[in-house]
Amino acid sequence: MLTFYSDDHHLHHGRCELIDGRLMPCFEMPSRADHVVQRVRSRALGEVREPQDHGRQPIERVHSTEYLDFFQGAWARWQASGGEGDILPFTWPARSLRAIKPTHLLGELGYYSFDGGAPITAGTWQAAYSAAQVALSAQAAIEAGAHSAFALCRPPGHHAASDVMGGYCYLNNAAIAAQAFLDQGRSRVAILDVDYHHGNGTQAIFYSRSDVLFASIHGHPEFEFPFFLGYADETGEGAGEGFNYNYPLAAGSAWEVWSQALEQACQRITASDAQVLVISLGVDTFMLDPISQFKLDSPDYLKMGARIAALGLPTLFVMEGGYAVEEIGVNAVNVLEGFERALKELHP
Ligand code: Q9C
Ligand code: ZN
Repeated sequence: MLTFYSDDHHLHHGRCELIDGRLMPCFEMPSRADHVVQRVRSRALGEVREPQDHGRQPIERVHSTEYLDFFQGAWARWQASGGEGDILPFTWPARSLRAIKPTHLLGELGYYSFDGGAPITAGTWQAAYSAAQVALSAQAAIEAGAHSAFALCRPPGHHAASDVMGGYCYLNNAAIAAQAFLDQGRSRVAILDVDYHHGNGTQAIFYSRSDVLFASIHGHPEFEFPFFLGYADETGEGAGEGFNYNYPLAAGSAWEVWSQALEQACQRITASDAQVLVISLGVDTFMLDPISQFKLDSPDYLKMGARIAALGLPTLFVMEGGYAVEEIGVNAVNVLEGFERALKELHP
């Protein structure tokens, strides 16, 4: 399997996040992607390629121009106003306030974000832009005939909506790739989000559309981030009714329970007539993940990859979360190896 990867992710390194009433070093750190690319190389999964630059246009198919302009220009404005640390929002237009766009940078950032978990640093735009190009380059490889590809994106993307950042995410790499498949002639794409957290951004982007089926397996939002989306009764709206499926699971869920949700999601994908599959590949479902509460073990990721392979669709894997840094490479690459092994057994 081809992997696409850019070292530009090192340009994004947030300092801290607020968790359990304390400021902690950001869990979403550069060593995450370093471990994954090392594992891809040591397992000889296949060639690792630099992305091609597809420009801003395919990103603008998912994100609003005003949001992208704000994000791209935020650091220069911060510096010009004497700001020094990371840019972090701390005021959001919740109920009782007006959903207006203030002129002050920090007000505007509150308008364009839903939490304080997505710091903007000097290199965040470039890192996120390159991650989107990684996804687009892997998508192009599949469009050119590859059965599968791995987009080793960092920062992740699935919490980012059209004009909202949050949850360590800025540009929705999986959504951008899915939209590119549609723009290049596919009529239906399925996105399966196996990250521990609900892919609220991806769901929001495609919620009223029937050309993208979205299915997500995640910690129940009754107890887990992002709290305000990801319930089982969210099934799509308007033309998108019946094209959104959430599988919220209890804390402590291990493979036996998790795999039943995977089976249900896979059956929805098969019934959807999707021509191509995008996997939002988070491995924060791992038992040792420091911020998550599922109990998957490393060998379970092989089985996950095998079930995904049985769908028989061209498949683009897009890296999302996973914060047990020592094991993130083994777990992510296990999904890819399980996928490839199962393919060989299905088509020897
Ligand atoms: N700082 C992904 O896995 N953080 N994002 C909760 C507050 C939110 C996870 C603790 C976790 C976001 C892509
Ligand atoms: Zn996650």
